[in-house]
Formats: sequence, C-alpha cells, structure tokens
Amino acid sequence: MASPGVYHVNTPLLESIDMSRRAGTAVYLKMENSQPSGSFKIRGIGHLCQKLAGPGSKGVVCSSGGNAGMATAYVARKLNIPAIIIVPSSSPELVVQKLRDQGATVRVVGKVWDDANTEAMRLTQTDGLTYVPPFDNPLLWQGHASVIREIWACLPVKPGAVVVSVGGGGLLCGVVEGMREVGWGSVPILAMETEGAHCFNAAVKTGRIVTLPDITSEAKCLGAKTVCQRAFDYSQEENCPIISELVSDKQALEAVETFLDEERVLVELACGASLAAVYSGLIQKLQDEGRLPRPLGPLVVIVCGGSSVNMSQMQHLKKILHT
Ligand code: PLV
Repeated sequence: MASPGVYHVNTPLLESIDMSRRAGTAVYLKMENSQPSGSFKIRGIGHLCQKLAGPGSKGVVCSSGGNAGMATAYVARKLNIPAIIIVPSSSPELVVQKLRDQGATVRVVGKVWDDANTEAMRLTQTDGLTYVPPFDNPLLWQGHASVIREIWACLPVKPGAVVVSVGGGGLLCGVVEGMREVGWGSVPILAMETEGAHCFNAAVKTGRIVTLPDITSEAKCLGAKTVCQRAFDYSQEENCPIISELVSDKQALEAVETFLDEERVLVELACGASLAAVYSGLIQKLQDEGRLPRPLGPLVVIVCGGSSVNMSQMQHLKKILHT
C-alpha cells in the first residue's frame, strides 16, 4: 500500500540472472509495472494532482497514449473527482476499456497523441478542468525522480548506467533530476525509443527540437511527435551523459516476449524498447564503440510497464510485425 496522500508504491528492485548473463554485468530491474496504475506514470501524476487538483477540483483532463490516462483516472478515483481522458484512435481498445473500468470518461480524438492533446487543452479552457499533462511539467519530473531515490536506497553501489524509455521525455527528465539529487549525475543514461516514435533521437541528431511528421511505430505510448524542451536541454548539457538509441518495433516486441518467457512479466512495447537494450546486444555494441565503459558497473533498467498489452494484443503485434 502507498502512504496516505501518496499514490505510488515503492516497487521491487530485482536482480535478473538471465539479463545479467546477456549484458555481461549485473542487471537490476526496477519493476514499475507493479505500480497501481501499471506504470511509473503514477509517480509524477500523483504528485502533480496532489499539488493542483484537490478534492474541491471540478475534475481533471488528461491527454494520453494510455498510461498517463490510467494514472490520472486512478488518482481521480481516489480523490473522488471526475476524470476525462482523451486518447488518440491509435490507442488499443483494451486501454479504453481499462480507463472506463477506472471510472473515467474516455473520448477518442484524432490519430496520434498530439491531436488528443489539442482537445484536452481546449477542455481545460472551456470547462475549467485541471489539465494533467503526460510528460511536460516540472511537477511530473519531481514525482518521477522518486524512482531514483528508491533505487539509491537499496542498490549497494553506483550504477554503471540506467536505461529508460523516452516518449515525450518526462521520465527522462525525472531520472536526470533524481540522479543529480543522489549524487549519480555522472552516470550515463541510455534513452531508448523505437524507430517511428523517435522524437528525442531526432532532436539530439539535428541539434534542435524537431516535430516528427507522423508516428509510425506501434509503441503508441512513446508516440509524442515532439520531445519536451527540458529533455532536449539536458541532452545538450556537457555534464549530462545521455546516450540516445533506437530499436525497431520488432526488436522491442521480441524483448517483450523474452521478458515474459524469462522473467514471467508482461509489459507493453514502450517498455520493450528499454528491455531491448539488453536483449538486442546494444550494451556490448556501445562498449565496443567506447560509449559505455568495459567493465561496466551494474545496469539498472527502469521497467516502465504499461497497460496496453494482453495476449491478444501480443498476437496482433506479432502478426503485423512478422515476428
Ligand atoms: N506514455 C505517455 C505518453 O504517450 C502516456 O500518455 O501514457 N513507458 C510507458 C509505458 C509509457 O506509457 C510512456 C509514456 C513512456 C514509457 C515514456 O514516458 P515519457 O513520455 O515521460 O517520456 C504519448
């Protein structure tokens, strides 16, 4: 159970023997999939709602690929206030159903998250609802930073690197802030995206923020067309070692399958992008290129989780991605 007024739980940090063997260093998994709303999002959104949406609030509105919506709906239910969640048509039906089960009103607007967000902003202006952004707000980053404080409290040594998935960059910002807080600011962060949902990588490569023309990845929860300014700013700081890497949807899906097989936990494609850093041999490749040290200290993977997955969704993805 979470403490009163706090919505997230302290999740397990598990050492994985199979992943350690593959990575050539100890791999620790921070199991954010076991948060009440199914992902890390509850950390930042719980914190933001506590500050901005008290019990007297008219309600909250959140634009989401799914998981930010799940966290918002969960917190609103606990606060006893209404929640409207706007998702794009690319979010699978199973997410819409889960959001309704949490008591939220769900509206499907537009093709990708950016479209849904325009509608959420409109409702904030017209209906006086509190806007819950999925990734771009300092209160979210402060909340997400708690994931690093928890890891710091139970990991005996400084990690060699930390692996995170990047959508709009909110988790990345929280991780950077948390790492600085605990004195791990020099530890490399491996920022993972899928090809076709690679707004952070595109910005890093181009040297400025760019807006992707479309989201072509199936990892819809990584599907923001533009990364948030702060995440890009961190990538430009000399003392902030962020390595931006991409995997294909196929690699992310294979990672989800291997993780299910070996660790007995089902996560969505957005999380598979991080897991693929280990399963696709990327860690060794970065070591070969001199971008990560060899030997490498313990590798911490934030298992960000996600609710957009079940066995039939897996079968659907296997079919369209030909795995
Ligand atoms: N998902 C957001 C943004 O979608 C959402 O609305 O749920 N891993 C999982 C399982 C996620 O759901 C997300 C974000 C991320 C990673 C990436 O986090 P971010 O957006 O803070 O970089 C469009």
